[in-house]
Amino acid sequence: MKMKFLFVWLIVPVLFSCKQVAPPAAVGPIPSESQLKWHEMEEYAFVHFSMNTFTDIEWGYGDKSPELFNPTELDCNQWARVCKEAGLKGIIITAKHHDGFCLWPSKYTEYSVKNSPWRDGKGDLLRELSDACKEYGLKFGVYLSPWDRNHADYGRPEYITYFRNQLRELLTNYGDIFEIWFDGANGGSGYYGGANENRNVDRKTYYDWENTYKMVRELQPNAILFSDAGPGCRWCGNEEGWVGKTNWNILRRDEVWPGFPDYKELQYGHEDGTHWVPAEVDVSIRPGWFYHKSEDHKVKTLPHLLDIYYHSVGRGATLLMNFPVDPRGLIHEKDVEQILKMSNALKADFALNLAKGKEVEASNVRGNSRKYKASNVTDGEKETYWSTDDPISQASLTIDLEKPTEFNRFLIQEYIRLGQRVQEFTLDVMVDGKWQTLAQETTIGYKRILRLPTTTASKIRVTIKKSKAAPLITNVELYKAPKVLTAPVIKRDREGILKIESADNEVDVFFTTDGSEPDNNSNRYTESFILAGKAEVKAIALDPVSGKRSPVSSETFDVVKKSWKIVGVEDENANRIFDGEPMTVWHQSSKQMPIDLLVDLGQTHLIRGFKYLPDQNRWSNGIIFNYQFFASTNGQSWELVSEGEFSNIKNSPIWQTKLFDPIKARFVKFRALDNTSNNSVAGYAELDIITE
Ligand code: FUL
Repeated sequence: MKMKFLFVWLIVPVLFSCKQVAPPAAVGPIPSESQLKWHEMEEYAFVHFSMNTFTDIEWGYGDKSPELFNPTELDCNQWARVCKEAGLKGIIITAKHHDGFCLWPSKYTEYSVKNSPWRDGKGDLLRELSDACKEYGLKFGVYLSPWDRNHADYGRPEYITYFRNQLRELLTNYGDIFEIWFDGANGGSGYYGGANENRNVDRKTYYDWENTYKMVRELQPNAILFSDAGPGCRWCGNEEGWVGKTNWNILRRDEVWPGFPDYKELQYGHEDGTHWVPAEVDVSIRPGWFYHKSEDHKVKTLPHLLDIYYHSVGRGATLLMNFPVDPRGLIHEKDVEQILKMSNALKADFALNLAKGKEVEASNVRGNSRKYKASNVTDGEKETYWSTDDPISQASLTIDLEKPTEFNRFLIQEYIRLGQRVQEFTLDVMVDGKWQTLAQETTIGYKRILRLPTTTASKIRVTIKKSKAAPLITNVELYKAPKVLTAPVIKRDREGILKIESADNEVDVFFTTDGSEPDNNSNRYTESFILAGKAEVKAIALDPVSGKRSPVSSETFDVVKKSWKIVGVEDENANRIFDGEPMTVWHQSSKQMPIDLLVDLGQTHLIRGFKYLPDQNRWSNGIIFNYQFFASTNGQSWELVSEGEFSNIKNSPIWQTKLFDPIKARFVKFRALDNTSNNSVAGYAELDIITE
C-alpha cells in the first residue's frame, strides 16, 4: 500500500516531467555549418579595385597596359580599419575582374601587378589585404571573374585549366577564405590575347562548375561559393540593394545557373526550393562598382543606406557593401563618412532591446515542455527557441512589456538550423487594453526586421498564421530607434510648387524663404505650396521629442519657369529640363555639333547668368563641355554673353554656374560645342537662369 502511494505521488510525476518530447524534425533543406556562420556575419565589404580604377571604366576590355596600375598610397590597413569600425565582418576583393588583370603575381599570366610600377612589380595586393584582415579580425574573400577578356584561351577548354590554376593560387596562399565570388557576367567582346573579337560560351556547360566546386571543397571546405545559383549563397537578382519582403533561403537550385535569364526570381527564392541557397545583397556605396571621380558627389546618403540595410539584413539576407577604392589606393573620405554614419545610426537603432527578459506566453508549447517554452524568444540565447506541437494551424506568442512602451522596430528570427518554415505572420499590439494589428507579413528566415510607426503598447502578440511545420522562433526584439535627422530635400517644380521632403516622416520640418537660418519658430512645413519668384529656401528637420535637429539644407531659386518654352521642339520629354528633378533628363542628338537649345522665357528678364546641370544618371550621356550662351530680346538677333568650358565637368558633373554682365533677354540660346564623350549628343538634367 505504502509503495503504491509512493509510486503514484512521487514516481509518476517524475516520469511525466522526464517524458521525452519529440524534437522538431528538419523541414526541407537546411543550412550547413559554414552557411550558418555566414548568416551571422550579416554585413561585410566588397572592394572593387583594379585596372579599371586607373582607366575610369567599369568593364575593362583586357587590353590596357599593366603599367597603368599604380596606386600611390595603397593602404589595406585603412580599408580594414574602416570596415572594422563600420561593423563589417569581412572583405571580398576583386582579385581578377572581367579584364583579366590580377592583383596578385599569378604564376600563370603576365597580366598582373608583377608587371606594374606598383611596389616595383614586387607587390601582392592579396597578401597585403589578407594580412590586414587578419590583423583587424576580419574574414577574407575573393572575387575571381570567370570571364577573362584578356586571356587568349578564353572560350576554349584550356582556359578552364588556367582558371582553376589561378583559383588554386588564391585558395592555397592566403589563409582561410570565407567566400568566393563567381560573377554571372560571362562572354562577349574582348582583347583575348590580341584577337579582339566576340567570344560567347555556353554558360551552363563551359566552366564545368562541378569539378571547380570539388576543388574548392578540398582546399577550403568552409568557403561559401557565390553565384547566381550558389551553391553557398545566391545573387539577390538586382544591384540596387534589396531582396524581396518574401525571401526564401531555399532555391530549386538545379533550375538556376550563372547568368540564367529568370534572375528576378532570385529576389524571392523558391518556397519549394530543393537546396539552402540564401540571398546576398551586393550593392555599391556609389553608383559604380569602380571608382570614378565624377561620382564623388553621388555617394549614397544615410537614408538610402539605411533603406538598404533594412531591405537586406532586415529581410534575412546578408549585405555585401562595395567600396570603389580610389586611385590612391584608399577608401575615399566621402565613402568613409557615409559608411560610418550608417553604422552609427544602426548602433543607435539597436541600442536597447525593450523585450529582453520579458514574460512571454504562448498559445501552444511543444509537448508542454520547458525546452520549447515561449520565453526562449526573449532570453538572448540563439540556441533556445519556442516551438509548438506538430501539426498546428496557427500559434501565437504574447510578450508582456509590463508598462506602455514606445517602440518602432520589431525584430524576429527563426531557428533556421532546422529549416525555414514561417510563411505568414502578423504583429498585434495592445494599446489601451485593445488589440490592434500593426503588420501582416510573410517570411522570417534568419532575421526579419520591421520598421514601424512609433507605437506605444503594453503587450505585443506575434501570430504565426501559416508555417510549413511547427514554427521555431529563437528570438524577438523590440527597439525604439531615434529619428533620422538628415537635412531635408528642397525642390521646386516648373509651376513653382515647393516641396520639402524629410527622411523620417515622424519629424517636424521648419523652413525660411529669405535665406535666414530656420529654427522651431520658423514656418512649419506641412504640405507643398506655390512659391513664386526668387527665393533662398532653407530647411531643417527637428525631432519634436528630443529637440534634436538636422543640418540645414538650402536651395536658391530664380524665376518660376511656368511660361518657359523650348522653341522648335515638339518632344514632351524636353520639359524635364525645367521640372526641378535632377534625376530626369532630356537628350538632343544631331548629326554633328554644335547643338542649340533655344528657350523662350515667356517674358523679358534682366539676366546675369545661367546654370546647367548635366545628366545625373549612372550611364550619363551628352555632358556638355565647351559651350556658348546667347541672349536675345526678339529671338532673331542674338548676343553672345558667355562662352568657354565647364572645367572638370567630366569628373564632377554637378551644377555649373556662369555669370556675365546683365542683359535684357526674352530668349536664350545654349549652344553645346562638344561634349565629354565626343559624340553629338547634348544632355540636360536642368537649366536655369540667374536674374538681376
Ligand atoms: C557584376 C559585374 O559585371 C560588375 O562589374 C560588378 O563586379 C558586380 C559586382 O557584378 O555582374
